[in-house]
Amino acid sequence: MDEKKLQAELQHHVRNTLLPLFNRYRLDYSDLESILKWKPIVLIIGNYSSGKSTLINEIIGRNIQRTGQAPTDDSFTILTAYGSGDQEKVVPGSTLVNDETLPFGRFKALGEQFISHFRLKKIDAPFLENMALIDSPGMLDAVTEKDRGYDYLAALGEFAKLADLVVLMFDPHKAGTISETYSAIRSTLPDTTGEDRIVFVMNRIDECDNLSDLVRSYGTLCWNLSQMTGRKDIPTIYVTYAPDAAEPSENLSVWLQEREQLKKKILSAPCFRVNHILQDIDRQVNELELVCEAMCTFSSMGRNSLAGVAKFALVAGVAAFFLTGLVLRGLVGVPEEPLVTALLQGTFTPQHLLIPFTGLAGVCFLCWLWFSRWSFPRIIHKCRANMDKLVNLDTSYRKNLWSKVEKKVGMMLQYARLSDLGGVHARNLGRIRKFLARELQGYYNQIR
Ligand SMILES: Nc1nc2c(ncn2[C@@H]2O[C@H](COP(=O)(O)OP(=O)(O)OP(=O)(O)O)[C@@H](O)[C@H]2O)c(=O)[nH]1
Ligand SMILES: [Mg+2]
Repeated sequence: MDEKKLQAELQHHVRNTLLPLFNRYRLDYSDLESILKWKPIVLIIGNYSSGKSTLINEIIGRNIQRTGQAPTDDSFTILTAYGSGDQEKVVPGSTLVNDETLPFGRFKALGEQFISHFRLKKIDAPFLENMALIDSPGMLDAVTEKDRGYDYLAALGEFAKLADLVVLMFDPHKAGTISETYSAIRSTLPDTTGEDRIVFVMNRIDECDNLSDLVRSYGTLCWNLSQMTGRKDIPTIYVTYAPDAAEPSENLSVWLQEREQLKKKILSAPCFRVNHILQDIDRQVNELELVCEAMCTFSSMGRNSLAGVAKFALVAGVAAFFLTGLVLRGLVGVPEEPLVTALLQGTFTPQHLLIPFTGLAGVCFLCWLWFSRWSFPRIIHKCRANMDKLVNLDTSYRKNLWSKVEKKVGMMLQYARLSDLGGVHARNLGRIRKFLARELQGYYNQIR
């Protein structure tokens, strides 16, 4: 299977079939567009001085990134290979966020300060032709947005949304105790990426004095991780060190294997690219399905109510048609000969229909007024008061997605119009379900 071709096909399909529906239901699809635009990405984050840049240099085989004991990097740096006819160069953030072919347009919203701490290095590394590594500023303690000049965690979240793998590095000196790490694990990463895309690494273990020191650091990291994730199951943690930065030692060689496994994992990120795109499309289209399903329920409630009013209008209309003339004659003395009398006496002429039709039109108008001014707003109110009843929340997956789109549905209901009672939502729901059941499944089958 040609993954690039499949990605292009998906991009075309999403643009033509899904984007009009995302627009119709006012759902943000820019994440989906971004992820479809570029190459596979590995994001490397973690404590300052945990060895992020050293690991990147080791993978590339050259000292591309600066390393040092104090917080060294203050920028997000994307490293990728230059294309044919190009050369090694650094592209500034201002160019990156304005390049339509790159997925960084959304980063503009992070502000000038962020843009000046963002760049792309095009380097001579053929294995980076089909992927990019992102080196990041180290996580710090007790920093605020003011200290950095931009919202670091928001930037991290935007990169994590694009990444196929997020490598989160710790070291024994600060085994999960940094406040920015806490916030990233507690909220930023769960909101922006899948658990299966995060890899935990405890680096610099050569600096542990002995085995008991290492066990203590590892235990502390596990404990802190479970506090941060709120979970008792501990994810796999790669325990490694950089061989070039450490003093050579016989006891350590066993951990080099894990270093190799980690590098292999990083280099295999492109293999999961299409799968990740499909997962993201799957999730977003399921959100879209929920919004559309809610609007469908609302529109069918509205139609039921309209049918009730219409039935009443029919009965009242027939009564008004025959009786308006009689009532008026009883009250004000006109018309001289109501329709019913004319029919009984056989003196009917078309003129006798004028008052009956006026009565019928009056009833229809009053019923319409009743529905549009009273019943319809009441249905909206009822739906907004019982939002969970609008959709089928039979699985925790659906409940989770619903919590993300519920507010949006509330807004759509607030601005609902009588035209929403037509069949448009049912037709859209049919299209969305067909995409999920047939087309998306077809793509999944292709990568199996
Ligand atoms: N002993 C030892 N030193 C290491 C290891 N990995 C990195 N270092 C050293 O630790 C220091 C920090 O490494 P960097 O790669 O700059 O760390 P970083 O995570 O990029 O740091 P920031 O960019 O400041 O966030 C450097 O002096 C490295 O040589 C390791 O596994 N063992
Ligand atoms: Mg660094």
